[in-house]
Amino acid sequence: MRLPGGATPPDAGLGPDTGIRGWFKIAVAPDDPPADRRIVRGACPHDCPDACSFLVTVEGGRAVAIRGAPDHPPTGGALCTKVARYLERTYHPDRLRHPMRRVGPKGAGRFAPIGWDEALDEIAERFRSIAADDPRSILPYDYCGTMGLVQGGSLGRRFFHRLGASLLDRTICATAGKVGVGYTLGAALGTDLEAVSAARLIVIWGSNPLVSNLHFWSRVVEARRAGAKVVAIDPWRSQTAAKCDVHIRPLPGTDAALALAVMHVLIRDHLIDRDYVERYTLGFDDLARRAAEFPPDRVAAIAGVARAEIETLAHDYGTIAPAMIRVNYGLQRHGGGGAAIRAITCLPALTGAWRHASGGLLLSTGAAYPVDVGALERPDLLAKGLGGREARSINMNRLGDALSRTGDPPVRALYVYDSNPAAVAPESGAVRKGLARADLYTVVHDSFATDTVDWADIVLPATTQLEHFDLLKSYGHYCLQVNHPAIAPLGESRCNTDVFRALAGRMGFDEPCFRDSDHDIARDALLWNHPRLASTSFDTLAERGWARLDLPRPWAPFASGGFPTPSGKCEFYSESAKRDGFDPLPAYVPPHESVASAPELARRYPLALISPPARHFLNSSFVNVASLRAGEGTPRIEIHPDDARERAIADDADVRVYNDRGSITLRAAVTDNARPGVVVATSVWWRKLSPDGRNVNELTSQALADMGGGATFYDVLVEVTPA
Ligand SMILES: Nc1nc2c(c(=O)[nH]1)N[C@H]1C(S)=C(S)[C@@H](COP(=O)(O)OP(=O)(O)OC[C@H]3O[C@@H](n4cnc5c(=O)[nH]c(N)nc54)[C@H](O)[C@@H]3O)O[C@H]1N2
Ligand SMILES: Nc1nc2c(c(=O)[nH]1)N[C@H]1C(S)=C(S)[C@@H](COP(=O)(O)OP(=O)(O)OC[C@H]3O[C@@H](n4cnc5c(=O)[nH]c(N)nc54)[C@H](O)[C@@H]3O)O[C@H]1N2
Ligand SMILES: [Mo]
Repeated sequence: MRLPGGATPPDAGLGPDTGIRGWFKIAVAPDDPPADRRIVRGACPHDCPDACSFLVTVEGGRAVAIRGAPDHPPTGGALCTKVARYLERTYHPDRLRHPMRRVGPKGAGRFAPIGWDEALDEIAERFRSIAADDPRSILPYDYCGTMGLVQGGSLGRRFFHRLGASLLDRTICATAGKVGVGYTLGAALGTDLEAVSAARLIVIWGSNPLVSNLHFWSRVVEARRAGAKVVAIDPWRSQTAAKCDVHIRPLPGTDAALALAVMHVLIRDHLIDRDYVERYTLGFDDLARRAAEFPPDRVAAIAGVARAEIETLAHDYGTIAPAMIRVNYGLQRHGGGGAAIRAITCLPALTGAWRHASGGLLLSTGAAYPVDVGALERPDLLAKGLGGREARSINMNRLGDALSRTGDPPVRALYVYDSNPAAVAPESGAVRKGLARADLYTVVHDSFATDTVDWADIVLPATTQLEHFDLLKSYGHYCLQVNHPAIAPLGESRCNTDVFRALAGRMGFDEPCFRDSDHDIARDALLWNHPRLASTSFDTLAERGWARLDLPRPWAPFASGGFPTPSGKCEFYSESAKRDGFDPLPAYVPPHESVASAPELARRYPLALISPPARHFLNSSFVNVASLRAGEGTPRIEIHPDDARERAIADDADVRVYNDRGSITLRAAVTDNARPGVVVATSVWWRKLSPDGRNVNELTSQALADMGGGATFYDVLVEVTPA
């Protein structure tokens, strides 16, 4: 295939024989553009539902501008604050440019440059010698630094499978909700972003889209302009909640009870869609009995809200159509997070809100894409690597415990890429203790010297999205995208796939899949015969840059049932949940740590701490971009005036925030944006860019959610005192 444009693109880590020119010249304004200007189509790789399409202007091999693609419907020409500054990140003076070897003590971050050959030889030798004893002593640690199908979960998975390494359970973000939504709906499918602006009621439940899902928020604004009512359910007055018509502020981790009370009122007041319930749901009578146990009075006490708020919410939800619920991950980072998502996802089937394309519910659209996970990750290679041993999985939320040397076999080598666990993993104290082990061999592949890099034995420099090829899906809309490299890799940086190709060669892995180019991987990543790809081919996708899945426009996924559950119905009663040891009906599972569920702990640590995403950061990415860090100011903790007064805490004073796991110093912001009993510290700061060299994960816990082994970042009790 040949795109309009001509000359040869830079060799940007595409692997051998790519044969594709992913860039083109466009007709530009008549102000005599430089002859070598070209526009390259890319896609944002960050862990965000929006998965934006962007256009990079390149002059003389240097990226000089980036903007949102106007032709990609979800992006609509607009980028978020962070990715609008992607060039600052790409050309940051602190970019890692060479492989390095540790020269100081662990954790000091002192390194000397070495060549790629030396670095790769050493890693392969160490891996070989550890694997000779037991390959499960090697642990990969990666998450969503890039969401790309090629750079994210392809060659790295193949490599560690073939090696027989420990499997990583990637549970840090979405698994509790994924399991919960799975029991009810069957899979993560939901309201079409392109239909949201025609909703009449939008309930934003445990989500702050103005910060973390901007292109959803712009649809909410359109809907509101057209008269929609917008409700936020969030303990915190987030930037989003502050702009909604109604803000209900439950105590953290009590959302399942709230959802059950809404069901109670809907059923009591005959606000349900009988026809939809009869045709397309399973277990209504059982559900009605369960909901009867959650009258608004009882739930008002559990959730710390007014009874009238629950009644009004239920009446709005039962009488306004189309009604859509945007439920997100904020409310699942709790002991009962899976149960909360399961309960909330029952609501649109009760009222028949799924009948409307602009109604229903959106958690994630991730299951819509026909991805060939087997081809990408090659789990079949594991048996070969294990050589008769039993596979071992390690939950990534328990990294601290996993590195404690108590495992059988203990973890002796850690290979980190696409993640910054020293900053983002819970209970940093335990993680740090593990990383400090003299007998742990740690490799970190990143574009920057993150908190995790400081603990590495070998550091490898990574490309950014402007420097490599990828294929992307989304968890907030229904478009596929291709990212073409705009510029050559900076310094000696290499993309993930290149590094794993090279390591596989040195390990003597001779399976042909380790010689796949990035385009080969992308071609194999999707099931091209699937009806949702009927009008798309790899070549047309690569040329145009994006393609919507073949779905009606807009799409109402469950307008006439068709739930991908065992029964084909929305399962209020779930036999699968029962088989997995859960309540077959939606239930309220209280937080691990709360005044009600852990009264003794709460006497010492009476405040619930939540640490949701900061506007200018993407998890811990972008924290080192000065202009974005300036946007956040200094790490703060928001505390209600009553809670502050009781503790003699003044606005803008430094405070100590602590529990049995650790202690950090933050700047107090005394504000009723925090509700009484709940403190809020937006995240995730780099430890070493925080005034006291620590961040909020010093306080969070390795305890897991009820479902999917999920994280419990927002299920934390603390005390706050003047510093
Ligand atoms: N700017 C920015 N965008 C991001 C990210 C980022 O770090 N920065 N992170 C990305 C990632 S990885 C993810 S997973 C998504 C997350 O996306 P969301 O899940 O939408 O996360 P938030 O935007 O933090 O919204 C969570 C909201 O839930 C609230 N919350 C906390 N606990 C509870 C509770 O128990 N009940 C209720 N009802 N609300 C609660 C918080 O106060 C917060 O306002 O965002 C992605 N987008
Ligand atoms: N307290 C608290 N902690 C949290 C959360 C919270 O809300 N509160 N949120 C949690 C959530 S939802 C998530 S998803 C996790 C996220 O945790 P992570 O997935 O670790 O996300 P990031 O912190 O953004 O770190 C990603 C790293 O990958 C690197 N990277 C990017 N692209 C590439 C690439 O192509 N190759 C390589 N080798 N590296 C690359 C980036 O430079 C960055 O350092 O954090 C969790 N931690
Ligand atoms: Mo996440």
